[in-house]
Amino acid sequence: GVQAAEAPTAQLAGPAPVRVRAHASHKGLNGDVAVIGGAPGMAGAAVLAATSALCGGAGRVFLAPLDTGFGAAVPGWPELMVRAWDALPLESISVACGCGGGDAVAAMLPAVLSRAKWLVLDADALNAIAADASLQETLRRRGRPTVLTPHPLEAARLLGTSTAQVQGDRLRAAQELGERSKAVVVLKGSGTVIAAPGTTPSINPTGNGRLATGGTGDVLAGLVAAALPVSSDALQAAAHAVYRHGKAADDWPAGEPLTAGALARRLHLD
Ligand code: NPW
Ligand code: AMP
Ligand code: MG
Repeated sequence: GVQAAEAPTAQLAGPAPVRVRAHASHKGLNGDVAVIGGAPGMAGAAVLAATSALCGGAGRVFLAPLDTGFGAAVPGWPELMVRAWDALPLESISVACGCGGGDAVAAMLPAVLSRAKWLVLDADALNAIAADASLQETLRRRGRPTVLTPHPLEAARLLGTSTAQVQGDRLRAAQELGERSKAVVVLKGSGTVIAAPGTTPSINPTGNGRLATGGTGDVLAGLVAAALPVSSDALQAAAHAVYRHGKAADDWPAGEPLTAGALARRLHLD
């Protein structure tokens, strides 16, 4: 058990400012996002992250399938540029969620961790880091804006504990992971916690159980990635993206099913 006096306190995250494009704006000013991920049977996760980044406002979105090929383009999404991961503009990368990448994720992580200007790490990218102490060290030393978006089991793997332990004190788990990784941490689930080294964690007030469906986490990863290049503060960017993701679910039209793909398409309405 954790002593009450030691437990981190939380503040409530606020709404995101509306992102207005200047009249003279161009795609080069609105951030590049490159999504690396997608294993056989999970190509959809990478497509959801990429389309979410696009709908979330990114200027250009690249997609690098890891173990499976989309060919020249993703059906239905001609806006996405499909590349091999080592042909991506890695310096301007603002993503890598490694959705379902298996061993292929671990192989590309050293290059991505050292070169990416902004980085979102989700799902199997997090699982690969949890399984490799040298990747954990590389993450700690990155020194550039990095956001981890674990769900409770992914956080437990990174902390070497159980889902129940993480859920028993979510604020502390998020704070601990942030301190260890020197990164912003978004601990997902009902009442998503946003934490960063040396700051008071916050609890996101938006979102509901309709988000408990496959792929909504991949949509969040893409939305955070879209927010990073146009923000000077990774913690604020992550908090605003989480707020916006939950708000879209709270404003969901009655009688319509919430699916991850439909969620990505509605993000621009906020
Ligand atoms: P338990 O059982 O309680 O200990 P996994 P995954 C926990 C890809 N996807 N509150 C819970 O653990 C992803 O990107 C592809 C509490 C649960 O059983 C990944 O690469 C899709 N506990 C891959 O699939 C769409 C919670 O975590 C366990 C919790 C596997 O990812 C789907 C599940 O974790 C998916 O995104 C909560 N709120 N949330 C596609 N269309 O291509 C989770 N847990 O075993 O890491 O499996 O999250 O499904
Ligand atoms: P993942 O577990 O990676 O698929 O991510 C699921 C997404 O849905 C995260 O953004 C969670 O915070 C959100 N989510 C899942 N269940 C709930 C819930 N009961 N209330 C609010 N948000 C949820
Ligand atoms: Mg997930």
